[in-house]
Amino acid sequence: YRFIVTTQLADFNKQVHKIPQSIHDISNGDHILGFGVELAEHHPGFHDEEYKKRRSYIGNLAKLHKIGEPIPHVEYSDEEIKIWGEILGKLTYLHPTHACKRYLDTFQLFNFVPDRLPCLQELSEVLMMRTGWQIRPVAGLLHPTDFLNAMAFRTFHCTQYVRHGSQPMYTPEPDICHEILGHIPLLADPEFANLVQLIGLASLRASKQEMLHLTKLYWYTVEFGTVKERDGVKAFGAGLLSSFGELQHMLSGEDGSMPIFEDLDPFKKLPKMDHKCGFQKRYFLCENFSDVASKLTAYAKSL
Ligand code: NLE
Ligand code: FE2
Repeated sequence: YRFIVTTQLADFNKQVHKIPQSIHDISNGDHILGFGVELAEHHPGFHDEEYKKRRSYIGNLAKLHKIGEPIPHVEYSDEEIKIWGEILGKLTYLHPTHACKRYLDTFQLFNFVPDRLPCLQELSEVLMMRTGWQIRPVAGLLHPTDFLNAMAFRTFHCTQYVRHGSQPMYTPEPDICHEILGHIPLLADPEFANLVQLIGLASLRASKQEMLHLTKLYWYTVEFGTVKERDGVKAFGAGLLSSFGELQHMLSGEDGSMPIFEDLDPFKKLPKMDHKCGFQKRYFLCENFSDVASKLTAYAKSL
């Protein structure tokens, strides 16, 4: 009987999802979505063979990486550094009016300069010292289950390739500029780092349906969250903070489509996530990080 139950449980876990006990149980190479699959036709680099070769070279380095080893060093080309420099320059101009205060504070910790693309290893060391988070390289958009589960172990998966140069102001998928300029600064903020882990912890035992809801909660906070500050709405979501196109869209709607701002209710059905059709049409607005954390905690407790 015990054998049967154990086998059935094992099958169940295999089918549904095996609960990882540590970061070692999560693969960074088996479940990559996006480039080559989902985003193919929408991707600005789809017809650029050189670009695709470069991506797969950098992606393969990530697949070989083992937890505990230093993150492989990538020698970036002048062209890649130019893209980084342009993004950094434009964002440095927009952040003071568009980014939340906590981001502006932690951003200071990193001396980002336009002529050098930082390496993930050194950023991982800074995070480890400040909040105990580590970076793990990944070849592309990771399956949400693996991505969220890893956050339970204070591990943030980061891509290492640079977006295609034809569209520096916005890319539909993550690239190293998004990871560094969007995610890394706030992961050095203890309160924010804890709330990101909260989503990860809630995801460990989530059912398929709950996992989808948690992915949306992640998406509408950590990726596209906005917060009320004394002088107006500011961004704390990484997808906003790393895109000078979307940051402008968020406040001015100059592209002719003023977005909607809504309060976040973690128990309500959340809209479908859309990362292929350009800028978001709707952002969720929070009071502050402790408001986000208590909403996430309330939802997590209900699971
Ligand atoms: N749209 C963002 C950017 O251009 O940096 C990336 C979002 C990744 C989910
Ligand atoms: Fe992201």
